[in-house]
Amino acid sequence: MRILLVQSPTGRPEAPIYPIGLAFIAGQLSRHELKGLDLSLSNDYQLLLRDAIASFTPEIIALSFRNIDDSSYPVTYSYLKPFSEILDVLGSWEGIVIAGGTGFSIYPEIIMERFPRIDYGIPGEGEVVFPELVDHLESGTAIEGWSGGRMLPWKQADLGCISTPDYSFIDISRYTFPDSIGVQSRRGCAFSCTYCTYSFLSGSSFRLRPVEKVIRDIKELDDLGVSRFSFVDSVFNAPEDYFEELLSALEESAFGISWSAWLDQNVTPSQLMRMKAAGAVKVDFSPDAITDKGLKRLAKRGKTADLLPAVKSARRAGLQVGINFFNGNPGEGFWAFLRKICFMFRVRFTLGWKSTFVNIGTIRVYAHSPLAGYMIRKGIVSEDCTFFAPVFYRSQGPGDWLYRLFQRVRRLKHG
Ligand code: B12
Ligand code: SF4
Repeated sequence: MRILLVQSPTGRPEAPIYPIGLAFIAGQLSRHELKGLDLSLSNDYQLLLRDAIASFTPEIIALSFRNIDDSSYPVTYSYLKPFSEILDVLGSWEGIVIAGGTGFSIYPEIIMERFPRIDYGIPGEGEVVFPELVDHLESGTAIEGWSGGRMLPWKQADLGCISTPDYSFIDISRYTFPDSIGVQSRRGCAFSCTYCTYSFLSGSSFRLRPVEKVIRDIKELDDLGVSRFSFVDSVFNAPEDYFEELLSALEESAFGISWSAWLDQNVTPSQLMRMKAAGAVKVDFSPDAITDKGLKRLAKRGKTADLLPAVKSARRAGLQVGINFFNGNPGEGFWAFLRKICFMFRVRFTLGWKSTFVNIGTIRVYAHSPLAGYMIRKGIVSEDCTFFAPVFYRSQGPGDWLYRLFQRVRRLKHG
């Protein structure tokens, strides 16, 4: 069948993110005629979609909806309007529209109800169910666990069996920002931080891809002329034995591609040195809280005292470092916010202003996260709150005022 794989638009200029979810799906559909289209790269996305339909004449459009909103507080941008605008374009088209992606998967029922033009919705990973649905549409084959209707069942992929992503389904040369192109070595997360949706989306254990397949992906990127990618994994250094195995394979391959990854602070100086030698240029830590009480209330691993040594070791290894906090965490208020600001200036002054970045966000609470359940139980939001419209777990009073001021200055500086 002729399938147009479409990444939904952002509706505003943003650093481009290569649609790796669609690349994984494209990898499973090699016997079909495929075309990729990333509408987030253009302001004129409605026209671009019309043109692609006219020239490619697809029978199916697979629509990947990645984000509901940008999860920023106090000013939140919603991606729903550009998404609805492309569904308007599809209103007059007669083919089949199938939707999926992370933005879709957290709220599949709401989105299906709001957008009747979507013929079928596939929540969760697409590698198994999407090809099953295409076979069904082509030849009427039955789909296990589905008895009809617009919503398909949620099925996890066996990462040892599925094909590698097809990075060439779309022109990759347009993704030139440092973290634009992703490589995935694992899915899911065995930790259970209270605000996080990762275990809901992809499982509460680390599901590992065979190392040789990950290396094959990087080889493909190398062949395509890519100079930098980012591991999109939840925690790159966990589980530790897999981390070490992957590091050894990266060291042996000596590709010459630079990369970045998200790490837990539980990483040793020698592991950081090995990462650097294997091509890493940047690591990100996500301690989120700055007090032990805050860490505990977010169910984060480790202690506050682990952070600075890890950051210093990473800088000593020659890596750029990003550190991500949230403001107004459970158990943290005004003083914790000031500590985060002090930490930011301290590390940036002492470890390198241009190589040490600190981001302070606010928790955008998503449905299915433990924090969403907590907020309902505590009466902070009503029992029927869906968390589809953005809800933030945030500080009140001076902590909130100071944070708003901080964000306003940031916006003026960075636009
Ligand atoms: C890595 C990552 C980033 C990296 C991306 C780097 C890169 N080069 O890719 C960075 C840090 C840049 C980033 C930025 C942002 N991110 Co982010 N990110 C992730 C993360 C951890 C992994 C995404 C990923 O690459 N997965 C690997 C691929 C293979 O999986 P996938 O995309 O989910 O695709 C699968 C399925 O969704 C499905 N699928 C996908 N498309 C389609 C289409 C069809 C038709 C079908 C049937 C199925 C299907 O099948 C695919 C294969 O199994 C997710 C969390 C998570 N666990 O998913 C958050 C996540 C996607 N990000 C999120 C957010 C909010 C953002 C930002 C808006 C944050 C911000 N304030 O800037 C930006 C948006 C950037 C943008 N323009 O899209 C949210 C989205 C929440 C929501 N429901 O709306 C998530 C879910 C995290 C969370 N908070 O819960 N992100
Ligand atoms: S925040 Fe990170 S470590 Fe915690 S559960 Fe989510 S992915 Fe895992």
